Amino acid sequence: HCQLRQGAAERRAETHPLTWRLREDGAVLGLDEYVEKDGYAAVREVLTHQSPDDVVATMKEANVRGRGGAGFSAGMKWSLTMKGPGIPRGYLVCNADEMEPGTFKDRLLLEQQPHLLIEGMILGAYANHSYYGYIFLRGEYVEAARAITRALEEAREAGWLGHDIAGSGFDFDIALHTGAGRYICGEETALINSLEGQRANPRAKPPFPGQSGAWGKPTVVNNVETLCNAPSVMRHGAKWYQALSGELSDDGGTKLYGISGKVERPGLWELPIGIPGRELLERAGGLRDGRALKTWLPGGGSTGFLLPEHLDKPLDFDTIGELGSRLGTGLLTVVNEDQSVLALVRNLEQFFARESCGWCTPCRDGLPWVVKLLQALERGEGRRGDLEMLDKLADDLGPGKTFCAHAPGAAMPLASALRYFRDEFERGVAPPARAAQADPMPVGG
Ligand code: L3W
Repeated sequence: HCQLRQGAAERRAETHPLTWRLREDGAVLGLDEYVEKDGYAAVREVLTHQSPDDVVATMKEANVRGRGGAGFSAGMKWSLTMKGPGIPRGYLVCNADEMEPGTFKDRLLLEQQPHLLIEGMILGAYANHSYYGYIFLRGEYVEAARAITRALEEAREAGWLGHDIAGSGFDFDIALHTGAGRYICGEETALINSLEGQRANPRAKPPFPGQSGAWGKPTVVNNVETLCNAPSVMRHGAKWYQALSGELSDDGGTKLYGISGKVERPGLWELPIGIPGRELLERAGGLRDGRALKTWLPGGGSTGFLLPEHLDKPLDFDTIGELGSRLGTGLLTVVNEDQSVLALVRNLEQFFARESCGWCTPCRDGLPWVVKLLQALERGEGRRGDLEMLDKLADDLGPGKTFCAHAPGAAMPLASALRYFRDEFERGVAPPARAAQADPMPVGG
């Protein structure tokens, strides 16, 4: 599924900042080719001619919103990092633990264009006064690990990493850290604990990592795609970046959108942020086997189901949020009329229950309970009151009741499925037992 469905002819430097350099054959872009195509030009220019505060201001103005799912302004995050005289320099961490169900966008960038990420990290580190960087990579992404390792060596040899980068006096280097297959490590504070060699339990916020993160130092955690936007923003300016999405959205730039599920051609596209879901569906050749669309998830398992009637809404953070869902990672999961939403939700909740770190009670105890109830409904053995209990559990798992976003994320598909496909759940409730239903005085032998 990790295939860009746009040929080189469609991808241009002015409109496709993330993917225009990618090779047609999908092979990794080496340093020479990257540099030939304007690579590291932003680093050279920024480190020698601009201050860290200039970078923050430009990123803020461009309105690059966090591409991991939360959509928090990257420029705002960078402006909130503790920095300055007397404050120790900390870390810039790239969250490359891409484990969101149905999500395979960062993988494309990591496997095929690691230098873009490295360049984005150098800019991020400069803006945040970070002295060291980590790429926290999903363990299963072995090809990406190979590509990044090679790219880090190339960048070091060429002087883009290490001491006095591009003669600017700025020092920064990056280490690759591979995860061991836990979804919760993608939560920024769990990631930091994991990096420190501790159990990956999320930490309470505040303090936000920008104040006190890895080893107590100011730490910035950004998603791969977010960081990959920084070079073009700094090279061509905030206004150019904003104009990429034009009238479609107030969010700036492009987005790596994708589709998987029951479509003809699953894949990835780089498109202006704010395009409607219908455009993606059309690009994917529509539904497979001529079946009808039943529902879709806009951006991974931790987002809420939407309906066919929502297909013309802009796929941006605010609009999808107003519909009661979340843009999440922006990779759609398409569900057709033959599929059971109940079974789909049960599958997702099993995943979330297994991946819970177990620290907070609603998450540790609530998710397995949800799974039990859903399994009973699937077998047609649900009991009266189960749906109301699921409603309550979805609420108890919701925002503000746990340390991190894991349980609220898990509650999204559950709550939205109960809202839109309640009949499927109701059908799983067993009819009242015969004895209770029948005449209490059985007649005859
Ligand atoms: C400083 C403040 N910083 C917020 C920062 C915060 C974090 C970011 C967003 O992620 C998403 C969810 C799922 N001072 C701040 C501040 N920040 N207020 O902004 O924070 P928040 O709390 O809105 O969300 P979050 O917990 O970081 C939740 C998604 O993550 N998710 C899974 C994602 C998976 C992938 C993948 O596989 N590639 O991304 C699971 O829940 O969509 O929207 O940095 O520190 N006052």
